[in-house]
Amino acid sequence: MNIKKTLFAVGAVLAMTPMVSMATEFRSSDIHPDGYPTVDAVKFMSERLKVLTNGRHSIKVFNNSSLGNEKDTIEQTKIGALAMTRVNIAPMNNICAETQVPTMPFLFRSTAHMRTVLDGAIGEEILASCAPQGFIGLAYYDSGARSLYTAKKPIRTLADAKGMKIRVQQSDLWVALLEAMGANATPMPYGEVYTALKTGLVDGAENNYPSYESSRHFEVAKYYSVTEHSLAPEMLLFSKRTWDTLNAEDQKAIRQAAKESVPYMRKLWDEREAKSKAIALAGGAQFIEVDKASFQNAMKPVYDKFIVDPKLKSLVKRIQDTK
Ligand code: GTR
Repeated sequence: MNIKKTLFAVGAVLAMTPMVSMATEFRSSDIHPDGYPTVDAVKFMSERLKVLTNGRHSIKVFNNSSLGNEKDTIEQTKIGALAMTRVNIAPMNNICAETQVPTMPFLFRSTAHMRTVLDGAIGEEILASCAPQGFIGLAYYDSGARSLYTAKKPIRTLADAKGMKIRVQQSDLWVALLEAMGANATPMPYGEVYTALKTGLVDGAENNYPSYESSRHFEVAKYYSVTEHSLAPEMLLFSKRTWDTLNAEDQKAIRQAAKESVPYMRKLWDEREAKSKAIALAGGAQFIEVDKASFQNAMKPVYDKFIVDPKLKSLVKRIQDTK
């Protein structure tokens, strides 16, 4: 057989072979420990993905910040070094403007309102808006309500927050939010907060009950003031770089597995909130009722500064109008 004929035969065989993608174990990161609802929900997603792709694809979760803090893993996801990351929406605020909207203080009226908005067209629009920055937004997970907590003195009124050094997430919006409360906002990665509270580098921080408990922050900051100032959700982000190498069928399976993990996560979340409150209380935490309206009324400068673009204004209005 001459060379031409050989090449032709090989080409014909290749053309007849159906495209099979290789089995992949996608790597996903989380800063939380094993057993935290976000970690377990991504493991659930992996099981669903295996079923949907006949075992071809799965996800391995690297938790406990083992691949770095959220800012690092977002960067790794952008360049495709990491396929997926589960982060809070806050570190995306400076990257993708629309993510500022669900972060806004006192925007959602309740958990039910937040879930309705994020499950609908508005939620999808915000997820899709991160694509030009290199991220495929797959889903939101619950993160409950965030409240202030302090080590030495309790915050009972807005005036008590004045001058307090409070750790915030690495987002300009979060800095402004705490400044509007009169506090001295200190951005810092989550993993450094326990020591910062213990050594007095900061006077306090703010988070939901499960994080307050699982990070053991309640041991070093026992005054938990129930401000519930933000219901900012978690996000599940897939690397667009990796995404673009996958076929449509696999992309569909990943989206579906992510969506299916949301109700599972919410169930875990609701259970964990109750459990975390009980653990923190038993560990000496005090839950302090505050005059929420005074905190809410102080938030106008945050809206004036960050909700300027007509697109963001309209998103806020549509969320407020959602029943
Ligand atoms: C938690 C959230 C994390 C991270 C952390 C923080 O509630 O689940 O993704 O954002 O707060 O405050 O850094």
